[in-house]
Amino acid sequence: MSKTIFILNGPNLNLLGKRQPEIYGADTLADVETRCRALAESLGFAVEFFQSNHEGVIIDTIHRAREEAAAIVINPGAFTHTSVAILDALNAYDGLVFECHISNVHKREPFRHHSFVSARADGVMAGFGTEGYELCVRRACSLLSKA
Ligand code: CA2
Repeated sequence: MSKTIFILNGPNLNLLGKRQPEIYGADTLADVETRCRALAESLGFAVEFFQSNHEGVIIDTIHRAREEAAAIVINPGAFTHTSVAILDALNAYDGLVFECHISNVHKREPFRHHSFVSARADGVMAGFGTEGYELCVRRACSLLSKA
């Protein structure tokens, strides 16, 4: 079985740590990548870390995960609330899926309360800041180590 976890990030998350720190915190996406990689490697797993502002690129990467990844941690950004296409791609993927939101989407505007991705996710994280990514990685490694 693959020992790789894909961590996928959707639109505007390249701005993490550069705008709106009151909502998303001060860490950059590069900081998140460094911490997730270190954690996964300490548990015997590898990480591929991606960000794209383009729905089709995210879908292509989920398709690639079908062959290359045992788990996906995904923060789909605003596509969470709009994208049946990302849900369809995740439904065609057999591994573990964890949905990760930095903010607590349920405490925010009503349009952020519904997620298409949650219908496929094995776990959902929201409101733990960027530490949520590491919690998802830890859970994925834990389940994969037992498999
Ligand atoms: O809380 C999350 O992680 C979100 O997935 C972030 C999305 C938002 O549309 C979701 O409702 C919740 C937005 C990502 C934008 O990220 C930025 C980060 C810093 C500055 C500006 C945007």
